[in-house]
Amino acid sequence: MRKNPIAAIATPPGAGGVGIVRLSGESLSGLAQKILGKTPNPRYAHHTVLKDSQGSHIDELLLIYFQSPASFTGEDVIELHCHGGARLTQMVLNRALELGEEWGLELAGPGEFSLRAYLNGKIDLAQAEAIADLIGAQSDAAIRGAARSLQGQFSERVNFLIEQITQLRILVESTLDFPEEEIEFLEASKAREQLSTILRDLDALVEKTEQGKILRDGLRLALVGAPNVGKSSLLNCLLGEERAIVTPIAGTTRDRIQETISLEGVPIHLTDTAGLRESSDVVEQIGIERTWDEIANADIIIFMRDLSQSQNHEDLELEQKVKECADKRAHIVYVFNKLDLLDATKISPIESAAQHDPVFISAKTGVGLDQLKERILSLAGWQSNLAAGAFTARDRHLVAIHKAKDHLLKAQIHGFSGNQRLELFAEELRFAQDELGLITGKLLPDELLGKIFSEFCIGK
Ligand SMILES: Nc1nc2c(ncn2[C@@H]2O[C@H](COP(=O)(O)OP(=O)(O)O)[C@@H](O)[C@H]2O)c(=O)[nH]1
Ligand SMILES: [Mg+2]
Repeated sequence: MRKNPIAAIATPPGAGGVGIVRLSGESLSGLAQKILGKTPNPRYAHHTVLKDSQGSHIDELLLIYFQSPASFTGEDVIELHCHGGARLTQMVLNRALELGEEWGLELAGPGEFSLRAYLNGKIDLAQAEAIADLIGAQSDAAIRGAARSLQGQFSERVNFLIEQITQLRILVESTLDFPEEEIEFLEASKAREQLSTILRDLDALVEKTEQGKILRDGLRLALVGAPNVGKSSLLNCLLGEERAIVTPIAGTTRDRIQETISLEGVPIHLTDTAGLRESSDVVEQIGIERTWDEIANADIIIFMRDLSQSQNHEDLELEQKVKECADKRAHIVYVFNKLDLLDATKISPIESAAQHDPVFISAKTGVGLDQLKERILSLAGWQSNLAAGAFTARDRHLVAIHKAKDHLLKAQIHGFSGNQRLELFAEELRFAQDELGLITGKLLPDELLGKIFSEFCIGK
């Protein structure tokens, strides 16, 4: 990883009251002095005028100098707060790069500030990821969850488990050199007890992490079915606005329409699709192709039917094809729409047969929508009772926790007796510890590190 100082615009592109250009490097007090014309006081908002190489005024700005190690990155950091014009912040950045040339100042890559904060031990990896999650959060619940991760609540639980495993390793390894008969019965039972406590804590963490992943990533939900069953009406209803065009003409929706809503803070990425039918219209055909793509990629598929129309064998064929196309892990929710057109008591027993556990709604009156939302959240695995203390997490974290669990289960099988098996036991503990260490970033291979930070945007 490069060592030279870096610079980037830290505020989003576009116009705003202020724009911030951020610089970070091992030793930047000289550069701060050059921009300011005098020695900067750390953490003091200096008012100054930035001029170009010809001496003409670019902007009045505030310069704040953070002295290493008391900064976000742990290095010297300079922040230039100028007026927030897109072109202006770019000019300020360019001028900073010019002035910083003799210090080797270069443009920062994506996530490079956060990467430095991590490398300098300011934050661990899960916290660095939480910064990106906090910035990208789409709901209040996701913001609170990311803030908890950033404060280190997730890392603390992981570190606590690592510490428990260390204790158990000490116990096991201190026993290793004794001949079998001398291994105290007491110690063996203590080790067993410790291991089951760790496994219990790990299970609780899996549950929490799964919730965290749902909160961060949300779910992809596709609205599918034959034309005119009310897919677009349902999308509008869920969104609370007339987003998709609704008409009694079959084939109205041709391109897919994507919108995100939040259910209890969980982002649901909805896609309204072209109704599935044989069509000779070229545009509609392309739309229908796209519908099949959506079905294949969705976590939840809402397969809609119109209650006022009787089912025919084509409906059943379509249902079969949707099932075949869906991902194995996807859930299909059968929704019967237009309940308002029928007397509820007259719903035919075939349709209400519990085989698919359908949800009955009216996209026109809104009846049944609450049940549908509940169904979506429960299929997603969302547990409202756990939401209060939820933190955001990623798939990568979940994979590591599951692998750690597998190693601990193997250790349990090896058992706590005999030197040879004890060695295997100790080895599995070490593997489990390494897996958990990947979450907070101990022992992380460089390429994985690069991958994680490359998903950040420049300036973070
Ligand atoms: N009575 C009634 N009509 C509905 C309902 N949902 C949709 N419609 C009507 O059914 C027609 C087709 O709706 P649309 O949402 O465009 O269906 P799509 O082709 O599946 O997207 C429109 O005339 C809607 O007004 C409902 O719950 N009750
Ligand atoms: Mg439609």
